[in-house]
Amino acid sequence: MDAISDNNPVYERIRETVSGNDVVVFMKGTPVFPQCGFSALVVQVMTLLGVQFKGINVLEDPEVRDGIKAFSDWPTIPQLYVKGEFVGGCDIIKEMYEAGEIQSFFDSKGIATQPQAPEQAAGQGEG
Ligand SMILES: N[C@@H](CCC(=O)N[C@@H](CS)C(=O)NCC(=O)O)C(=O)O
Repeated sequence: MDAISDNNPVYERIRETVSGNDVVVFMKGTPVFPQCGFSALVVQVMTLLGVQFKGINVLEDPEVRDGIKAFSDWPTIPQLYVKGEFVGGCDIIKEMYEAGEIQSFFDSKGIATQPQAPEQAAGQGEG
């Protein structure tokens, strides 16, 4: 980030958001109604882990949609921030989840998780 873009007003808003919330997902749509499959997947992982997060709908704010890409130096949405640090997009979160690493990642950051039981996660109980 160069000195000029560092002064971009949207960066200040982004900084406030990621420093004021432990877990933030910049996404398309809302956590309840994601409007893109990539964003939906990240929401799904957070939900499976029971991680509380703030969703920022970039579709409502073109400045944030563009600004977050430059701020993170990452070309796409969704973007996960934990404790003010960029973690990754959909593919990275999916890989961490599939590798069984994401729970220990949140533990290491001091973020509370409440993982669902596999049958809840799959949406199919025995009864
Ligand atoms: N491979 C990406 C998938 C996400 C992606 O390709 N996002 C696209 C389509 S939703 C995007 O943000 N395009 C730029 C834009 O829509 O502003 C990841 O791991 O997150």
